[in-house]
Amino acid sequence: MDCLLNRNESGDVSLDGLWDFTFLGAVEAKLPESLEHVRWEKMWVPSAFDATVKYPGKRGVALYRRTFFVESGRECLLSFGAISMWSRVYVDGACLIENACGYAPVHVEVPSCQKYQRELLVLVDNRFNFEQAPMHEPFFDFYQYGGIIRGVSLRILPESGPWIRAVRVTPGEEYAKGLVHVDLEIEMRGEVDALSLHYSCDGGDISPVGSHSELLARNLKFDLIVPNPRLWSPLTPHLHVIEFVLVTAERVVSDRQCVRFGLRQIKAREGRLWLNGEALILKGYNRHEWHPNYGPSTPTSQMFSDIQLLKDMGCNFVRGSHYHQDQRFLDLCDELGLLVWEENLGWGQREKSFSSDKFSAHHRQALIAMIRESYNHPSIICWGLLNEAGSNCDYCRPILEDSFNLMRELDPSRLVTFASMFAFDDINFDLVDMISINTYPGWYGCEKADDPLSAITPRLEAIVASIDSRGHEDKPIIISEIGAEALYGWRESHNDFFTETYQAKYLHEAIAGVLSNPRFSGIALWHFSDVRTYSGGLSLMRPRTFNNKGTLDEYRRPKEAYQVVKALFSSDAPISD
Ligand code: ADA
Repeated sequence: MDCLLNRNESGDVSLDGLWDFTFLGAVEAKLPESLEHVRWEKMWVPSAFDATVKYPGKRGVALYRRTFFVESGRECLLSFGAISMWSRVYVDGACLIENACGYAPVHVEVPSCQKYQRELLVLVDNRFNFEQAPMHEPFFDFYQYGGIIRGVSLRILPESGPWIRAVRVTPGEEYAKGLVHVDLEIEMRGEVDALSLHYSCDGGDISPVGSHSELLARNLKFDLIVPNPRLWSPLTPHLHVIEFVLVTAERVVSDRQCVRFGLRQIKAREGRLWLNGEALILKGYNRHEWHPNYGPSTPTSQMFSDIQLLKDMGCNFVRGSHYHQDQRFLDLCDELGLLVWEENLGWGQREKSFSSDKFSAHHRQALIAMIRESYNHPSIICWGLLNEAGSNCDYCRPILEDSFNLMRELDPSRLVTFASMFAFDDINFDLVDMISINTYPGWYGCEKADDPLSAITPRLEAIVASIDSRGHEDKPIIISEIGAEALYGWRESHNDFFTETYQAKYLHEAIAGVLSNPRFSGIALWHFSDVRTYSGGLSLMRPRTFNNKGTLDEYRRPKEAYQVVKALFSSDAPISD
C-alpha cells in the first residue's frame, strides 16, 4: 500500500503557529528574573528569527512562549524538530531539557499535573560559544541560524497503562519475502496484568505477537513477515505500514503506533554498492535545507519542488549536508524514491574539538538522536558524520572509531561513512563501509594553472590509484563533493572562473570522469542550490556571502550546468569524454 503517513495523522497535536517572542540580545543565556516586564511580540514557529525581516543576522538570546492544553493528570511528550543553536525548554517554570545541537530533534517528557493549561518557554541562544554549544563553529561554510527552526508537536500519553515509546523495523536478509525484524520499546506504568500486543500490516488481519513476559521486558524484538511484500527502490518506492496495538487484560487499548518502512537492502562488497542485490551507482547532489525567504525553515512545498528538480536532472541520490535532515524531507524521499545520506552536524573540526569531552558527549548524543529519529526511512542508505574533519591525523581516530562502533550497534543494516578531504593521506578509511572523497581539482589551488579543467580527470584517477594501493580495493568509493562556483547570469566570452559556462564544463568533466571509471560507485555534486554562508571577515572568500557552487541559484533558477548534468545523469549510455 503506497499510503502517505501524514505526520498529523499520527494523533500528535501540532504546536506550530504564532508564539510569543522576545529578542533579549547580548545577555546571559538564562530566563529573565520575572516575565512581567518582558515586551512580547509574535514570531512564527517554525522559523529562524534571524532570517526574518526584523532580525536579519542578529545574534543573541531570545525567548519563546506559548500555552498548550493537556487533560489534568496526563503525561505528554513535546517534540521539537530542531531548536538552534543552544536551547532550554521549560514547562510551568521547570527546566526539562537543555540542548546544544541546533539541527538535532529534541524530545521532552512532560510530567503530569493538575492544571489543564500549561506554559511552555523556550530559551534560545544563537551566539557561537564553544563552551556552551561546541558542535557549532563560526567557520562552517553555511549560515547557522537561531530559533525554533523546525516543527513542534505534542503527544498526549495514554491516561494509564503502558505505551509504545519507539518502534524500529529493519528489513531482514529475506527482505524480498517480507521478513522484517521489529524492535519495540514499551514504557511500563502501573500494575500490568496480561498485556498483549497485536499488529496489522497494511490494514490487513490483526495478529497477536509476543508473550506477556516478553512484553514486560520493555524491549521486545521479534520477526514478522509482511504479506504481499513489495520492494522499495528509487524507481519503485513502495512503502508498507504496520500498526501495533497494546491491549491490557481488560481488553482496553493502552496505546497504538503506526510505523512506515520499506523493504530494501543496501550492501557494500567487492568494491561496489548493491541495492536489493543489484549494482548501484549514486548520481546526485549535496543539498542544504535553505531558501532565501525562509532560511533553514523551508516549507514542505519547497522540499517537494527541490526533489522534483533533482529527479528531473536524473538524480537518484542526495547527501543531506551537513546535519540532521528534516523528517518531512525524508518522508518525501521515501515516497518519491530518492536515496539519502544523512549525517550528524559537523564541518572541518580539528584537534580542539576532539580533545573536548563536552564536544564528544554532544556529538554522541546528536548521533544517537539522528539514528533513532530517522531509523525507519527506507530512503536512507548511509549514515555519515564529521564532514572534512582532520581525518589524516591520529587525534581524529578515537572519535571516528567510537562513533562508527556506536552507529553499527544502533543500526547494523546501513552503511557508515564520512566525507574526507584527505584522499591521499587519510588514515581512517579502514573504519568505513564506503570511502567518500571531497575534492575540488580545477577550483581550489588552481591559482597557477593555465588550463584548470584539465586537472579534474587526472586527480580522479590518482584518487582511485592511491586508495587501492593502500589496500582498500574491496570498498566502494564515491566522490562526495566536487564543484565550482558560478554566479547566476554571469556569462561572458572568456568563460573563466565564476561564469556559468566554466561551471557547466567543470561539472561535465567531473561527472564524465567519475561515471566512466568503474572503480567509482557514484558522485554527489557540490551542490544543489546556492546558500548563504559566512558573515563577517570569512565572507570575503564568498562573493555575495553565498556559496555559489549551486547548479541552481538560491531561488532555484537553473544555471547553464543544469542541462549538462541532466544529460549526463539521465543517459544510460556509457560515458566517455
Ligand atoms: C567543502 C565543504 C562544503 C563546502 C565546499 C566548498 O568541501 O564540505 O561544505 O564548503 O567545501 O564550497 O568549498
